[in-house]
Amino acid sequence: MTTIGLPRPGTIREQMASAVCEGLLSRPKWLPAWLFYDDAGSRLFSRITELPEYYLTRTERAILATRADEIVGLAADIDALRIVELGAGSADKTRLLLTAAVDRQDTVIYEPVDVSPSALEEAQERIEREIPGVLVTPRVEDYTKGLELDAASLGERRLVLYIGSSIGNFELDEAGRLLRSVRAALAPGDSLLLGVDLVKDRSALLAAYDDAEGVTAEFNLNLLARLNRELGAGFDLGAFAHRAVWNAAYSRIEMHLVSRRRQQVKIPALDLKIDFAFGETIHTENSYKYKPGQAETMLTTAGFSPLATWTDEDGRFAVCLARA
Ligand code: AVJ
Repeated sequence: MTTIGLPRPGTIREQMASAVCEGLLSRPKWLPAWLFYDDAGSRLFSRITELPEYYLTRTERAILATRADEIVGLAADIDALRIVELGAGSADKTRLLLTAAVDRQDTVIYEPVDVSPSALEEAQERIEREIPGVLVTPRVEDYTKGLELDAASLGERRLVLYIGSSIGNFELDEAGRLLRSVRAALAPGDSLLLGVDLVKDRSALLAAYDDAEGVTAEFNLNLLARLNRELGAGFDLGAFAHRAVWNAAYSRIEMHLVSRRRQQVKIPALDLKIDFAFGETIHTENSYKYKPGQAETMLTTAGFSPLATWTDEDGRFAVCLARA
């Protein structure tokens, strides 16, 4: 069983239908985290990144703001750089690296890879307008199914960005496979910049995934709202509660939706009737937290040589640069 993996472009509805059938007929029940990101969910995630409790985004941004020139310098080596980014979003953090690259070499090709054409169009429009010198060549692709890159020109190196703790949604073995597939798409001398969230005290972790304003709860519950909108499901949003759990044995935050009562939910489009016991949960997300040095070990196992790691002074978040 896997709780991640993105739908192939054009078949989101079929992927959703099969994931919902599989997940809600399983014990314990689960739904894949990629289902969070419809338009409403993407907007809610943007709000999460600005919450006082959600330290991840601003901590990583501060690291990149201080280190962008150094990162680009190490990655570019003697050659010109092309920047690839896995997954959309986080454009304000990417902007720091693109600006550093343009300062160094006047023009830079930026290749964002995402399954969502609309997210890519938005990124292209915004970045070409805001950072002259950046040429955006979007790639509609599901990088979780294996990354394909055109050969870079002679005298050109690639820097792949996989930032924002996106890798945290993957089980460790899946994360390892993903890093190996990125390595396979690169040439020796290319590099990867990986952003991972670090293990810290339980209360800080729990607050980041259960904020006072309730935005994360709304983000989690939006998954059920989405099934109502897109599959005509009959989830009563008031009958489910958001729960964040720190699973120390697995070093991950888990998000669940808890049934507040015994109930049956109908999903006519899938011809399903799902029974919930009082207190029964749907597991909706894992967010793995890494120990210091763990990302470097995983990168080494995947065929990279770690070059440098930067963290904030409280050791909350790590950004690792590794060479293929
Ligand atoms: C986008 C996967 C990095 O795990 O912190 C935020 C998603 N879930 N709050 C994370 C998320 C709940 C986020 N990632």
